[in-house]
Amino acid sequence: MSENPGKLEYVPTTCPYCGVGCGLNLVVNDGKLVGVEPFKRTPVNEGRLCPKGATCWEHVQSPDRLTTPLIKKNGKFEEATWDEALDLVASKLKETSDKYGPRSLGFQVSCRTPNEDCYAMQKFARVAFKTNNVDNCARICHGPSVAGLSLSFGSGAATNPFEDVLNADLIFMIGSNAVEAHPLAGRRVAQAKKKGIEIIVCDPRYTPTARLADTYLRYNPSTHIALINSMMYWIIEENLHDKAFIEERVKGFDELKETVAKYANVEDITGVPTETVKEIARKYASAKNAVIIYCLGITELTTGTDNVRSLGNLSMLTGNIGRPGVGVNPLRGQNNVQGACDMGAYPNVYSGYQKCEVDDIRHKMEQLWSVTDLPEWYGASLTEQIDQCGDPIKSMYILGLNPVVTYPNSNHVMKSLEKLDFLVVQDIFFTETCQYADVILPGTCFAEKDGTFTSGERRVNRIRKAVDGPGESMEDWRVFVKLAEKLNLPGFEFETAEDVWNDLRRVTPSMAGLNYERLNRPESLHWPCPTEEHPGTPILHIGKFSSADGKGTLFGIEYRPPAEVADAEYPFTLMTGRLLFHYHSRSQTGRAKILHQEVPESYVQINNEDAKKLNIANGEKIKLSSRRGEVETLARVTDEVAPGVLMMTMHFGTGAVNLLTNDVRDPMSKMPELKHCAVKVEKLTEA
Ligand SMILES: Nc1nc2c(c(=O)[nH]1)N[C@H]1C(S)=C(S)[C@@H](COP(=O)(O)OP(=O)(O)OC[C@H]3O[C@@H](n4cnc5c(=O)[nH]c(N)nc54)[C@H](O)[C@@H]3O)O[C@H]1N2
Ligand SMILES: Nc1nc2c(c(=O)[nH]1)N[C@H]1C(S)=C(S)[C@@H](COP(=O)(O)OP(=O)(O)OC[C@H]3O[C@@H](n4cnc5c(=O)[nH]c(N)nc54)[C@H](O)[C@@H]3O)O[C@H]1N2
Ligand code: SF4
Ligand SMILES: [Mo]
Repeated sequence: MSENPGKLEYVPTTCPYCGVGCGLNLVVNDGKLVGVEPFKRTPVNEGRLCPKGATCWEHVQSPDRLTTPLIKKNGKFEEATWDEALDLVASKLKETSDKYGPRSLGFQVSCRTPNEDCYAMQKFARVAFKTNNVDNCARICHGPSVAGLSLSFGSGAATNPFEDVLNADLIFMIGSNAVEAHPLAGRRVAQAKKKGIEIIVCDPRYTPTARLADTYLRYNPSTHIALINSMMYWIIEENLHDKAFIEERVKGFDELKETVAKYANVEDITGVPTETVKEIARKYASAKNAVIIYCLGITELTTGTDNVRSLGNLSMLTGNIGRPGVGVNPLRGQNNVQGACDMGAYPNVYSGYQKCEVDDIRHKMEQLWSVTDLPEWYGASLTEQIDQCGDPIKSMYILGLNPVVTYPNSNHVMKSLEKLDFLVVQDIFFTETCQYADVILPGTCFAEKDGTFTSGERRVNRIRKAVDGPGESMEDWRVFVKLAEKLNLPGFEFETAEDVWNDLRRVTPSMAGLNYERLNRPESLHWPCPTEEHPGTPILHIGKFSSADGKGTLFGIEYRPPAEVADAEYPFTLMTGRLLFHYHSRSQTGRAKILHQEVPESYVQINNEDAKKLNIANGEKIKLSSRRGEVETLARVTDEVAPGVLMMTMHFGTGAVNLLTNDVRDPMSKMPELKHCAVKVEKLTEA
């Protein structure tokens, strides 16, 4: 019984799910969470939450939480003390590094954990083992945005805040289903519609977001470059490009013009009639202020970086960048995917995108961290590390990621993890990946620790401890402090999350001005923010681009098809994605009762005509197979996908879509082709 049944405490914090970064209050009674209410003073969500945010407290108190370190002995996990577990982890990692060198270790950093955890982990990897084999799951999410927008504009981040769409005259959305995946950013689009702002949605699938559109454009999956090149061809042809902006602020126009000259008519590739392309091109180019919103339909392909650069081209060609109401905005996925990248959990940069290969920067970091010989080489990316399991990677450390369900080609992932000598998994639940671990460490979750999440609009939001973690669980950053103690490393004398953050500020000029006191305000601040007097930077590229010469770059980009296209043996194109009620591998949303009840099982969307041809009824169990694996799942018959196209969500460990997906990578950003592969469909039972 509660000692204080009537006394409720409200702890303001940030939602742990998507990159919108909604503010909410955790409601606490007698040391236990009893609910959530939206935090009305946060400008991001103005007192509203989506179904995931509203239930985000439920999993925290699940009896399934990891409560103590576990060590695998003779194939079985046994409870251990922190001292035993950390001694084992420290000694195994050290042994691997001494015997095989810095490329024999792999560090995989979460985008779910706060900045402080991400910063501590990458610092630990670099300081302890002189390795740059550090990466985070942006690699399989918005890695192409970081790469592509950096090449186009000089900075890999979203250019304008979410609410700024209300200053636009036209919103061009492509490969984003914001209504389900970023509901409170989707709300801004719905508000814009009410205001009379025109909305164009391009997606191969008719989504809940497409329902908001004034113009919905269906195109063939993965043909964006052809579509956008064609739009640019007609913009130039009809003299709608912004000559003054191009002259003053960008380079590469001639190359772009020459390339797009080949794309007047792209109906054969995209399935979109030329007149329709012309019409949307005219609309986008003649709007006074037009903003582009995009997401994984653009990035999760082997052409991901080129797709992103194509959108950069489109915005600069028409001068739609660098002021309110315009811009190019990737909706960043995870609660802290922006932050994990900003913290330097990346194989070639320290925090604030300071490049490891630049001697001056590396020497500065050596000085600030009191170490020598930091590596300058480009480390292995997330899925490259999976390919390298066994050789040269012998030991791996995974923080808050579930690769067995979420990385492409699950059979390959499972086989690879088996080749490791030693695997540490630090999570809050026993996931599908934990099975492959030698040591499992219990972290505390967002409700049990202080820190910061950086949202998709570069806003650094505070999270605050509301309750104690279960059992022996420990803040993730503190685990690295303890490991550093075991290895006698300098620079980990942190007692609080704020100490970790202040160490980050000390080494990161673009975030030096963001002290906790300033971040405590509900509206917080957007980086870059170099000094404590600086007001933060909600809109990038005003007046000049962030590149070294201040100019934006237009690129001539040719269309390439995806790596694996449908053929006689595997005649369907499989797309993958999300639905409103679940989050990734469901370790959290699967433990919120209402969310689980909404959609308890894996399914695939299949077009009516295809279902009829194959004699498949709605709700029937069917088998999908690709060159990499097979799954059984339920058919959902619909006209939301075109004939020949299937769509499956990524949320289910049973009937897992990644048994089918292709692990081939975009050469520039190393993004695997999670959103396009060829499959066949088989009926399981004769009707
Ligand atoms: N409910 C919920 N919300 C989430 C998440 C979640 O798991 N659940 N995850 C978060 C994360 S990490 C991210 S990155 C975002 C992702 O957010 P989104 O990218 O918006 O979500 P997806 O459903 O993965 O993909 C978006 C759309 O891309 C389309 N698409 C467009 N063009 C193409 C194409 O050429 N090929 C293919 N194959 N598809 C195309 C698909 O039809 C789909 O509707 O969502 C975040 N929010
Ligand atoms: N086919 C296909 N595959 C995809 C995608 C797709 O669209 N299609 N999308 C991709 C994208 S965009 C992404 S971002 C990835 C996501 O891939 P993952 O990040 O691997 O997915 P999650 O299920 O969110 O895994 C996060 C883990 O962190 C744990 N966790 C949460 N909070 C904490 C914490 O505070 N501390 C610790 N230690 N652990 C914590 C959770 O329990 C969970 O096990 O999936 C990718 N995979
Ligand atoms: S929109 Fe995203 S951040 Fe906001 S409540 Fe929903 S899941 Fe959480
Ligand atoms: Mo993501």
